[in-house]
Amino acid sequence: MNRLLIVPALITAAAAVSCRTAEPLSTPDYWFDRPAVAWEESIPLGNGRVGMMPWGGVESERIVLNEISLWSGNRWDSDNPDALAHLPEIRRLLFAGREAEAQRLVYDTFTCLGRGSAGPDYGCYQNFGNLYLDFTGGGNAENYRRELDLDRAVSRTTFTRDGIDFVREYFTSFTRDVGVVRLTASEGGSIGFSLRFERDERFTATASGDELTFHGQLPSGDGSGTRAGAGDDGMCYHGRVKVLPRGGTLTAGADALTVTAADEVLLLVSLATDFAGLPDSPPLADYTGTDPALKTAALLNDIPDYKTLLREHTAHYGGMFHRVGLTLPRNANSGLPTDRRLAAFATDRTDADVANLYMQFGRYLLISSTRPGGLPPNLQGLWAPQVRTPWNGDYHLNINLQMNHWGAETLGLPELHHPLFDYTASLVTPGTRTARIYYGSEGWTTHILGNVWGFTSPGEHPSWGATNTSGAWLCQHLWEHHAFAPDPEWLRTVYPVMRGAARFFEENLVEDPRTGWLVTAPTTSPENTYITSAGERASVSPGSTMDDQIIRELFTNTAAAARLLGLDAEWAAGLEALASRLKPTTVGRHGQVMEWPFDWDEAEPHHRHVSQLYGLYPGAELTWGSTPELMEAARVTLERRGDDSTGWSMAWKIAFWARLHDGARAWKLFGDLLRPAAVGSEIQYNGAGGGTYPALFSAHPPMQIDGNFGGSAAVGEMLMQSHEGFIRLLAAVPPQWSEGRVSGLRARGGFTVGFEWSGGKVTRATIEATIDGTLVLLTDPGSEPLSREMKMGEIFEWKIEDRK
Ligand code: FUC
Repeated sequence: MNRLLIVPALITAAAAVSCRTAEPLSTPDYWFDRPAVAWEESIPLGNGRVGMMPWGGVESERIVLNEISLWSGNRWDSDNPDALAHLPEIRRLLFAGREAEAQRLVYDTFTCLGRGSAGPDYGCYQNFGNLYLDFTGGGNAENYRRELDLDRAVSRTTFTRDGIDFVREYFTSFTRDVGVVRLTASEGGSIGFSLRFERDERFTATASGDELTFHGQLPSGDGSGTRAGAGDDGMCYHGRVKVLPRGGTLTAGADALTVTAADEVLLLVSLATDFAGLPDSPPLADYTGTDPALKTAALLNDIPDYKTLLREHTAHYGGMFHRVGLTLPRNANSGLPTDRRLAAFATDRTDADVANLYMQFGRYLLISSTRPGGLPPNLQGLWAPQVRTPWNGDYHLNINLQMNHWGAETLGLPELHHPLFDYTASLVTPGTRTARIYYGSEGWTTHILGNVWGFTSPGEHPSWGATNTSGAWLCQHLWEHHAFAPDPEWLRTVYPVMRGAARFFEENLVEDPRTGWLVTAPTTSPENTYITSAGERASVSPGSTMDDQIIRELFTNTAAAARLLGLDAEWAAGLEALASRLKPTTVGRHGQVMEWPFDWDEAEPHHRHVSQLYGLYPGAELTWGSTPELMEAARVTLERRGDDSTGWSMAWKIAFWARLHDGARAWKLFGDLLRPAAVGSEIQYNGAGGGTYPALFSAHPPMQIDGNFGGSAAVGEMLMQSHEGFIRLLAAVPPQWSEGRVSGLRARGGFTVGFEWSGGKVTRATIEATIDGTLVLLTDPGSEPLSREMKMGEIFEWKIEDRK
C-alpha cells in the first residue's frame, strides 16, 4: 500500500514537470586501460533505441549493434480455450489439500498453447549485428585508455602508436537517432581500415559508394500456434553505415568499404526495423512499420557537422543525467580502471564512491535503453551480442521488468517510466482475452512472460508460468508515477488500466473454504517450490503472500484513484471491502514472513525470489512505524534466504535492508552484488553466483540488466525514502558513507531533495516543492519530523543549527 500521506493541497498541471537540473556533483570515472576481450567488457552506448558496444581493439575494432525492437516471432493466439473447463477441479483439489494433484492438472491443462517461450512463435529479442573495423598499420600501442564519459554519454579510445596519437570517439546521438564514430589522429594520412558487417545468421551486406548496407528478415515462428498461415512474415531490419573520410581514399568492395591514408573519418550508423508498434495500442513514435531501408536513409539526411552533433547530443543527455548528483568518500582505489577498481572493492569496501558510480551508471543505462515513444528496456536493457538471447531477452513480469524501472522516479527520470506504461496498456486487450479464456473473468491479466507481440497467456511451465499478478504489479508503477508528481489528468488516462486489473481480481478471487480468505488459485509464489503438508513438492498453490500484498495494494490504489477522479465511488468502496478479505501478511513458525497461505517450508530455502517481502520493497505495506513485528519477520526471512544469489536478487536485498534501515547490511549486500563475475563463453545459466562484469553489467549470470537498475535504485533507497508518509533522509547509510552530498532525488508528494551529511547527521537539506503540498521531513533518525506547507516552486533550506 502506497499511502500518500504527503498530501498535495493543490494540484496543478505543472505537477508533471518535477525535475530541475541539479548541480552536477562528482561524476564518477568509468575507464579501462586495455581493450575488451569479451562482450561483457565492452562499453554500452544507447539513445533509447539504437545501441552500440565498442570493444576498443587497436588493430580490429568490433562494435556490437542493437535496436530495441528487433524481435523474431510474431503475434499468435496462445490462449488455450480448453483451460477454463478444468479450473473448478484445479481449485477443488487445491482446497482439498491435494496440491500435487492440482499441480499435475495445471501442468496438463492450464498452460499456453504451443511451446510458449520455448518456441519460435513467441520470438526472441535479437542482436542486430556487428561492425568490424580492421585497421592498417602495426606497432605497439602505448598510453591506451578506453572510457565512457558519463557526463556526456561519449566513449573514447585513445592510444599512441609509432608516435601518432589516435582518438576514437563513439556515441549514439539522442537528437539525430544515429550512431556516431569519429576517428582522428595527430598526424595526417594515418587512418586506414576496412569496414565490414557480420551477423550470426540471416543477413545480406553490400557496399557501394560511401555506404555499407546490411539487411535481413527474422523468422516469424513456425505457426504451431493458431495463427493462420505460417508464411515468413518475420520482422525486417535494415542498417547503413555512411563513411565520411577527410583526406585519403574510400573504395567500395562487394561487402566492405576500405579507407586508406585518411586524416579523419566520421562513420554514421543508421539502424531500423519494420516493427509497427505494440499490438492493440496507440502508435509508438519510434515505430510506424515504415520500410526500414527508407527509414535508415531518412535518418542520414541533414546530419550536421561533428561538433554540432556532439553538442546537441551532450545537451540532450545532460538535461536528464545531471538532474541527480552524488558525492561519497573515495579512497586510493577510486581512480583505478573500473575492472581493477571492482576487484579492489571486493576486499576493501572503503571506496564508497563505487556506490556513486553504480547509481549513476544505472541512471545512464536507463537513459540509454529507453525513451518516450519507444519500448521499455528488456532483460538485456538494449544490449545483446546473441541472436538467441538468454530467456529470449524478453519482458519477464514477475519482477525483472518492474525492477528495471525502480529508479525511474526516485532517481529523477520519470519520463523514462512512460514506455513501461505504454507497454502495460498494450497488454490490456490481449490480457482481457486471456482473463476470459482461462478464468472466465472480466478485466485483464497477464502472467510472467511478455514479448512485443502481446503475449499474456500463462507460461509453458506452470512452476513459474502460473503467476497471474504480474499486471497488478505493473499497475503499481502507474500509481507510483502519480505519487511522485501528482497529476490527476494523467492519472485519468491510466485509470482504466488499473480498473481493468482490479476487475480481474474482483471476479477471480475465490474463497478458500478452509480459511475464509480470498485467494488467487491457482498461482505460485514466483518460481519457488514448497513442501506440502503431505510432504510432496509443489509450486502451484492456493494463493501466495506476494499475491495478497500486490492485490491489496492494487485495490487500495485503484480505490484511491477512483476517489481522486470522482469516479466509480460505490465500486471503489467494494474494492476496499474485498481488500480486507485478503489474508494479512503473517509471521510463520520460524519467525519468518510466511510465503504461502499455510506455513509450508520452501524446498529451496535460498531461493533467489523473496516474493513474500514485496510489501517491504517495492511495496510499502511493511514499515517500522506500522508493522514492527513484520519488519522483524522480514529480517528473519532474509537471514534464512541468505545473501548469496543471482545479480538481481542481491540488488533486491540491498533495497530490503535499506527499508529495514540497516545500512551496514545493505552495504554488505552491495559488495556482494559488485563481486567480480567471470566473463567468457562458459558463463552458465546457474541459479546463484551473481555479481558484476568488468564493465559493470550485472551478472545473473549471464548478463541481465535488472540487477543494474535494482542496485542503482537501492542506492537511492539507502540515501532517502518517502514511502512512509514522510521524507526520511539518510535512511540506511553505512559507516563507510561517513560524509557526502546528494542532489536531485525525488520524493513522493512532488518534492526534489538534496542534502549534505557528516558523521551520520544531515548538516544541510534543500527541498523544492514541485506542487503545493505539505512537506513532512525527518532529517535523521534521532530528530523530530518537521512539517511545513509549501507552495509550488518554493525551496526550503534546512541547516543543522535548525535542529530541535
Ligand atoms: C525470472 C528469474 C530468473 C531470471 C528470469 C529472466 O524468472 O527467476 O532468475 O532472472 O526471470
